[in-house]
Amino acid sequence: MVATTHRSAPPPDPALIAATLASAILKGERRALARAVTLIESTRPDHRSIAEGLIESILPQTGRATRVGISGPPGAGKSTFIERFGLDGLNRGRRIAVLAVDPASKRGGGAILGDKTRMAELSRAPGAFIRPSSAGAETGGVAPRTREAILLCEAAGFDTIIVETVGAGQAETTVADMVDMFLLVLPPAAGDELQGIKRGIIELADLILINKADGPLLDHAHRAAAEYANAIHLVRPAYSEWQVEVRAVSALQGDGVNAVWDDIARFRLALEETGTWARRRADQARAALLAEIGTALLDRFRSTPAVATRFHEVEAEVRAGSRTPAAGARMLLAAFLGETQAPPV
Ligand SMILES: Nc1nc2c(ncn2[C@@H]2O[C@H](COP(=O)(O)OP(=O)(O)O)[C@@H](O)[C@H]2O)c(=O)[nH]1
Ligand SMILES: [Mg+2]
Repeated sequence: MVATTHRSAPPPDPALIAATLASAILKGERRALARAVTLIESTRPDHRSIAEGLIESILPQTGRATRVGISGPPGAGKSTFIERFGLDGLNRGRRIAVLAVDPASKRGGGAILGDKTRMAELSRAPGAFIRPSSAGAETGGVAPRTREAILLCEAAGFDTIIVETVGAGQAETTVADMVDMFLLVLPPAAGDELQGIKRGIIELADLILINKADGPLLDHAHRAAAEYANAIHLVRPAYSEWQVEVRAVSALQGDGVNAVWDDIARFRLALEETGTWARRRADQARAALLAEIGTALLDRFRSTPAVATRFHEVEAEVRAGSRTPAAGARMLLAAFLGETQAPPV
């Protein structure tokens, strides 16, 4: 072929893109970090392969940050708390990344927009990075991508990673499994008044903050804190080296907020001394590995033609009770394995 002056550009080299992005992230460039988080949320196979190369290359620079999960019902004051707490942290010389996870909302959820205005000062601070995570169920849930976003933030030099999630359902357990310490922010109402907060969620908490302890709600908050403190004593502690505390705070006025930094430091020290910290991280990584395998296998399974043609029929039979789940699963698995294995000779 004759060379022309209008040569088309060679296809971008994924390894080169990943390497360029990695070096910018390691220098702490926030725009590169934001681009990388967008990249890992993408479902495009070419993006996915760049993302995996990127994560692999920054991995040695991760793991040093403290990962803190913050959950609680909508309106409890999580975002207001994170703004105050984050600014206190910056004053202490910390570098803070906030990943807001909202599994219920797809792109551009209203809750996230509200959060941006509630964290206005923090989002402008050079030492902070705030990022709503919008990865929906189609990417295998928020968990795998949020885990990768945490690693990217650590590589960019953030020493405290906050993962905020709305306290509604499965999300807390998912977030609790990817952080070191789990904080629950609750409104100043106790016991039966507090609807929608499940006992199981209370049991996940390493620290419980009863918010809005100010103005006319001050007494309510302290009463609620005392009730929760009593209830907590009946729960079997998750760690022998840590006693869960319940405290009344005011995110709006800042009362009791700065002290949470000391709680987190004490928690980390106590767990590091006994080796629980490292063991928990290792267990989390192993669980993530199994989860990734499970998701990938299920994707392959459902997209295999022999399974895809029969799946809905079997699903309907199982729903109707005319076939047991065990029998349905066995039949579809046989179809799957029959198609992926080499036929017997
Ligand atoms: N009085 C009082 N109001 C608060 C406090 N923290 C948050 N709020 C208010 O509670 C509402 C919900 O706060 P937000 O941070 O968005 O809650 P989130 O949904 O848990 O993130 C807002 O109107 C806040 O101004 C507090 O400490 N005291
Ligand atoms: Mg919020």
